Formats: sequence, structure tokens, C-alpha cells
Amino acid sequence: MMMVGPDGVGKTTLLATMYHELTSIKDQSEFEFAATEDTHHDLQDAYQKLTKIIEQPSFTQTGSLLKGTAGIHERRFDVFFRGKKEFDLVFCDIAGGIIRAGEQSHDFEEFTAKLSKAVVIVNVIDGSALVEGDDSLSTEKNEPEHVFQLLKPTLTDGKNHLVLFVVTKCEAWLKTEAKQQALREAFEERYASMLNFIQHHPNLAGVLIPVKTLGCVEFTRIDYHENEKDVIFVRKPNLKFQPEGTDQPLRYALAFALTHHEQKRGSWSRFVRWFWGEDIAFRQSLMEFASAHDKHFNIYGNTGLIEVNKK
Ligand SMILES: Nc1nc2c(ncn2[C@@H]2O[C@H](COP(=O)(O)OP(=O)(O)O)[C@@H](O)[C@H]2O)c(=O)[nH]1
Ligand SMILES: [Mg+2]
Repeated sequence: MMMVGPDGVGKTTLLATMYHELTSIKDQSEFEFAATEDTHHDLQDAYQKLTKIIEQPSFTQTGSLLKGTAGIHERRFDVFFRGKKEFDLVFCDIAGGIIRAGEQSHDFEEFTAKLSKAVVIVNVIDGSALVEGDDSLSTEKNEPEHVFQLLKPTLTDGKNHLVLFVVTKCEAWLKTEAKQQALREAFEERYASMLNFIQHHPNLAGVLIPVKTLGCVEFTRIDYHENEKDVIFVRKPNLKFQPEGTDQPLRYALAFALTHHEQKRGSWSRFVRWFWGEDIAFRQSLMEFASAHDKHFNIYGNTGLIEVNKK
């Protein structure tokens, strides 16, 4: 899984809160997610920083959470079922600068090489800039057109791909039906060219997944200065730090993976052969985990690509 998005949209925050949420899943299912040592350390660190940031009465946005998130970081999670390690998931987290780096740069080469192998692409989007920002702010924070151009070679390689549009910093637009609609409309407008492309290719599907990575911080306004724009959030003292829905991208990714038995590519066929050779209890549990994705999200393109067929 490849994560894309400019600096500061919330990629690392999403991973850190997802990891936290996954480790608590253990109590309700027979799955256990364990990060490898480096990943565990970095994501715990990011999570600790988040809990500190939100203790302050006036929430100040920091730059990127993890210092030195330069280059590409493989965040690896081992997945255990009934105590036995079954498979691992790798999320590639990037320093947003990479997507702007010159084509000659080493990081950029590594990025495109990894991207070309990705099955699921997670495009993280800053929701406040998306809905409330003027054209230039929204473009500057999320770079939809630039991201689209980067993804195009992968999306046109003839294989099936899932693009998850994960929207962060959108607590303010999850509160009512009307606000959710405003969020959806802003997304569809600003991502029109990528969505249009997805809709015209039967091997592609996209899902709009707004998440709460913090849950207790809300957008208030944008201050426009001469050369700068500050997006102001406030800490809501009556609300708890409570990430919500951060497990959804993973459930969708797995649902997509399990729906594609027919794919002919090396690692994929291996995955599928492995999967069908596994014991039935494990297969069923994994399918249940995957199909427990929230069905209310908007899906674009070929919806058949993510319908888990429980056999
Ligand atoms: N209000 C709000 N702020 C967020 C949310 N997610 C991330 N942030 C803030 O955005 C900043 C940058 O996040 P980070 O995960 O480092 O972005 P990255 O550069 O894409 O990895 C951090 O200071 C977070 O506090 C969210 O859902 N709501
Ligand atoms: Mg980061």
C-alpha cells in the first residue's frame, strides 16, 4: 500500500492512529497486528506527540509529526491469527516533498518504483483546505492534479487498483448530513479529473473515506494574511481524543485484495494461492474483517472490485 499526499496532510497521523486502533482490535477478534520494531517505535512516538499536542488549549498545527520523515519509510505490520503469524502488510509512508522532487532525484526514483508495485494507493487529503480553502490554498495543500499525474502510469498498467481517498482534518464536516454533503461535493469538484479517469477504467475503483484521526480538534477559520494563510483549529474541551474510522482504509484494502483471485501477477498469484491453501477458519475471519468495512462511503468506478464474496 502506498501513501501519497503533500507534507502535512496527515499521512503519519493516520498510520499512527490506525496502528493504535488495530492493536485494540485484538480483544474482539482472533487477529493481532504487531508492528515491526522500527515501525512500532516511530508510530508510538508520533502517537505520544499527538496526545501532547491536543492537551494544549489552543491547538497549533505542527509541521510534519515525525522529524526526519525524509525519504520513504516502509511501515511493516505482522498479522497474527490465533497466535500464528500469517502475513504482513506494508504501508509506504513518504515525505511529501518527494512528490515534488525532481525526476532525477534518487528518492523520486525509489518512489516511482514502489508506486508501480502498489496495489492499493492511499491518497491522504487535508479536509479543511479541501472544503474551506480557496482554489490556491486547496491546491497548495493537496495538489490533486500533481498527485493524479504521478499515479497515472500505475493506474494505466492494466492491473486492478484501488485508490482510497482518506480525508483528515474534517471533524467539522462529519457532524451533520448537510456538512457531509458539502465535504463530498468539494471533493468531487476538486478531484474531478482523477475521478473521471477512475470512472472510465473498469480496473479501477476509488473510495472516499473521511476519518477522525483526532476527533477533538475542529476547524474554525482561515486567516488570510498578505503572503500566508493560516488554517485555525481549536481544541474542543468537551470532546475526547478519539480517532474514528482509521481502520477503514485497511479493511477496504483487504476486501479489494481478497476479491481478486484472477489477477495474474507474481506476488498476487502467490498471495492468492497461499490464501486458498490456508485453513478455513483463518480465511473466514479475514473475509469477515475485510467485509466489516463501513458501507456508507462513496465509491467511484468499478464497485465490483471491492465486494467480498464470502464463500
Ligand atoms: N485537526 C486535525 N489535525 C490533524 C489531523 N490529522 C493530522 N493533523 C495535524 O496535521 C499535522 C501534520 O500531520 P502529519 O501526520 O505529520 O502529516 P504528514 O506530513 O502527511 O505525515 C499534525 O500536526 C497533526 O496534528 C486531523 O484529523 N485533524
Ligand atoms: Mg509524515
